[in-house]
Amino acid sequence: MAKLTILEFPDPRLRTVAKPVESVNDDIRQIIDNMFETMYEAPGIGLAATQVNIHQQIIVIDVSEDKNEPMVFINPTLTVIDEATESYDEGCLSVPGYYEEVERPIRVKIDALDKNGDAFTIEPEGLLSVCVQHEIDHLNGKLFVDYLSNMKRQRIRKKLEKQHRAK
Ligand code: QAP
Ligand code: CO
Repeated sequence: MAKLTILEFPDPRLRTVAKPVESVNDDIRQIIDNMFETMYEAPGIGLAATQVNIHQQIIVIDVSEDKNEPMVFINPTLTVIDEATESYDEGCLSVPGYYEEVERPIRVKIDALDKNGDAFTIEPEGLLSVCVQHEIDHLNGKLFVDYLSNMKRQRIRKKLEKQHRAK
């Protein structure tokens, strides 16, 4: 296993749109293992391949208390079931140190492939629903700060840029 480097906002590579995985093989499973190691060490609850500069549609998530319920989503598609939304105080490993309320649909359906390439469907609830939607956004080059006012996003960008220069 290997820990990967997480890209940070406003890195333009975070805007790349990921391509579908063509075949769920051992190379993909290696990437998944490395993504879990990176996410658990951070520590985080979700990581999209885009964030580690791999532009394929792969997401890893573990929202469990004991960090023992790893979930993998390959080539995920999202369907909104109900228009009702709810806001959640979101963060992101690519926007370290910042949390802001983001509004998203509560009820969505996710179709994806697991790490064996088998199709599955879930209707996630609560934090898992928020997290899957946040991670699918990454695969489309979108970040949670895009939902904020220009002023808030600029403030975060300037502070992170300053922090990056100091490194
Ligand atoms: C996405 O985010 C998420 O600022 C996953 O300094 C977050 O794992 C979905 C993290 C909240 C739904 C709700 C953030 C770690 C981790 C930070 C994460 C930080 C250190 C964020
Ligand atoms: Co994120």
